Amino acid sequence: MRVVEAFRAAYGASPETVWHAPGRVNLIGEHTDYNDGFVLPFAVPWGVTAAVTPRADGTIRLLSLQADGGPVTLASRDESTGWTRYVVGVLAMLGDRVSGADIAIDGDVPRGAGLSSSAALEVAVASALNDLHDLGMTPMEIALLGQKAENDFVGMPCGIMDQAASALCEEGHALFLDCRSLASRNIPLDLDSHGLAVLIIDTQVHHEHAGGEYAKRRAECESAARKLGVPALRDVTDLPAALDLLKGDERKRTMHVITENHRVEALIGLLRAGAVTEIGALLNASHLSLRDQYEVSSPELDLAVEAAVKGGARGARMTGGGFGGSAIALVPVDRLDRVQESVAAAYAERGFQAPRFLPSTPARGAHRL
Ligand code: GAF
Repeated sequence: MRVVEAFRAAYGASPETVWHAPGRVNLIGEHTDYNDGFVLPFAVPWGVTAAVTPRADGTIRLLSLQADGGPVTLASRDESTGWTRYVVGVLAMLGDRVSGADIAIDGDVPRGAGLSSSAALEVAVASALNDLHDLGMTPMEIALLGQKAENDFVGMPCGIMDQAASALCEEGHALFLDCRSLASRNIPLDLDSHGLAVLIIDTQVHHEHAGGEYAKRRAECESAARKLGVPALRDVTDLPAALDLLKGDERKRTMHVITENHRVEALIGLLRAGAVTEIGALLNASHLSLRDQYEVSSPELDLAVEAAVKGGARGARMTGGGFGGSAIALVPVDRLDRVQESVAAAYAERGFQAPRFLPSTPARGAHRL
């Protein structure tokens, strides 16, 4: 394995453990996780592999096969910058339970595609340290630790979806997660036998203001919940009555969150009934809601969705935080070429940078190699 060779070359010995954790796409349930709602992501076949050996002297040595130069040596947890913050954040959240570590990282999550390479990195490193130090953390506790590293150390106020998907998903399944109780269930996502595939369309565009807008959406939802006198938007039971009490953006955000939770439940109902082909309409509705009510789409994402459906997709939506990144399309396998041609042609016509197409099947969550 490449990462083991790099580890040996850098640190002069073999790693004591090697863990892999995947990125994710979200089938449905967008911007619902931090509203205590429902999500349904699945792990993608790309991820982060971490080779790790513990150290007792507090020193952290970090090497990434995707970063230039040799290993970075950090004498303390205060020195991290860039990608190293996700790793050091995990160590920081583990506190006294760990000292230092020698770490080598190899990742193949397509960059900037919004497929949660940062969650994969956090979960791979946390899983390896959990294993090495016999910490006895469950996959959900590992996910929560990764989220805390991102919230409190990196400063991104994300919900729990990405880390939970990376830690808990099973091959061939999507992960239904109740983000309040943290109860989760892997639901079979049998696309093959229905002649379907999920095509990821990476717009290759990432808007700079995404982080600020994410925090703003979260604050709007929290403010709306306060005005409605509920702990979180998930608790709204009478939507028309709630909408009567709200104005402007908070009204729109509430509309999205509540209807999106219902779409997750409806989609699970269809999967249970074996009606996989029928989920497309819910994907389309989710996209319109994210575009018009939550206002987190982009011209590139809207065009990807529109052109995919025109080309024969059963449904499509933006996935992840938005403002760029990727869309997903549910495509009959025999129309995969047509859908890609349709999107590529529409992008060329609008003068957009060519998108990248990534056919994907639900992969396995974090595991030791
Ligand atoms: C990002 C966040 F990290 C997730 O927690 C989630 O809120 C998602 O955006 C939107 O559904 O990926």
